[in-house]
Amino acid sequence: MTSQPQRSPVDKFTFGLWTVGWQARDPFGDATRAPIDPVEIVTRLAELGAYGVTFHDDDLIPFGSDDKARAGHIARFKQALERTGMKVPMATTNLFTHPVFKDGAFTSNDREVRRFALRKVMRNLDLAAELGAQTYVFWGGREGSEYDVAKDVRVALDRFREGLDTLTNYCRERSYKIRFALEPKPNEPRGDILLPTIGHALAFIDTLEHSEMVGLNPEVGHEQMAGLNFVHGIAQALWHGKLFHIDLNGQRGIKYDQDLVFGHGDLASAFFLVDLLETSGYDGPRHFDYKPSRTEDLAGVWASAAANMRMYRLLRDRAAKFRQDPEVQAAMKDSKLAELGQPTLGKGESLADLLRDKSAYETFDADKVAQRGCGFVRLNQLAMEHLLGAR
Ligand code: GLT
Ligand code: MN
Ligand code: MN
Repeated sequence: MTSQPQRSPVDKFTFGLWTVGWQARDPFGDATRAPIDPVEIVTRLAELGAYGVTFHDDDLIPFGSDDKARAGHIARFKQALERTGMKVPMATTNLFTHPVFKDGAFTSNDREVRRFALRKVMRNLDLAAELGAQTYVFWGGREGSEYDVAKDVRVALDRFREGLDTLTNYCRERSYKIRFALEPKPNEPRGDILLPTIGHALAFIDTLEHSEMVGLNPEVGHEQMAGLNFVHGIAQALWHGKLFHIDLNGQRGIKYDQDLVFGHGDLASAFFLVDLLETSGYDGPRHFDYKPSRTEDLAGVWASAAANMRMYRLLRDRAAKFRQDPEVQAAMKDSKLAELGQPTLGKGESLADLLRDKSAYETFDADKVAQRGCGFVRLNQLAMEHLLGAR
């Protein structure tokens, strides 16, 4: 690692307490690392140049803590934030670890569990608001089923909507300046999770009472687990004005959720993702939701945290050089990228005008136009050469 730790708040690099704090327990093996105190996490990430941290209620305040213990955990955390200048732009709720959530939280068949889940979120929303978080994430990892017979999905979506409507109203009543961000995932830990992709979630958001308060927190690996193009997904989320937050990490194809370092999965996709984020006007946090691999010791944990930020900066640098390269600009022109920005109908052109335009149909020579090459491979090669540092 050659990165020079540099505190650069403009980068807005953030990490969940649960990321570097992961003890590397998996379904087949025990923890390989000791727990890390949240205060230590805040301190080390600040030293590495991060902008802030994010947390689940239970990351900070162990489940079942009494009020006194809770206050103590919060006070220590706040002191660490003040001492380091680290921010908390996002918070979320753990609605998946405790066995009570085995059939979901907002969509558990058991009504008592659903009511408990709402109260658990409300309690942590109060803390999120107090710490100045602007985004509250909902990852519904347990909302789903293993068996189609076990849950009526249409009714479960009614309950999901009821839960989110209740919580947006809670924020409005308390005047919290918080927006919600739903995080899709196709499966794991449930066999099938509700709202499995960006597209499903976007359609669902439209049905909410305060849909303007609800957007997305897409994660690189989660879309790639479904075989989907993450760059396309983010572009569409931006197009809908719904990219409220983002979870950056790495994934190698359709398999279990790997949560690798950003760029350690599909590197070409990461390059185009950074290019998109940096040119789109997205100004939210660049949040790394990764897990230091189970093979790593404590030194490896901090090295991997730094690697995420280094990868982002390197890709940002390469993407900017790619955009500035005159040969790339010429290749883009040849490939008619700008022409796509031109409306298909002329200004003020009516349907009748289009029907009257013989060049659009009657005299249009489809065979001749079909002979035009698009030049996309050349353009992609230029991108790959920039990514490799060959230009
Ligand atoms: C969990 C999950 C992540 C979510 C987190 C938010 S927790 O680790 O794998 O993708 O972003 O609840
Ligand atoms: Mn993940
Ligand atoms: Mn995530």
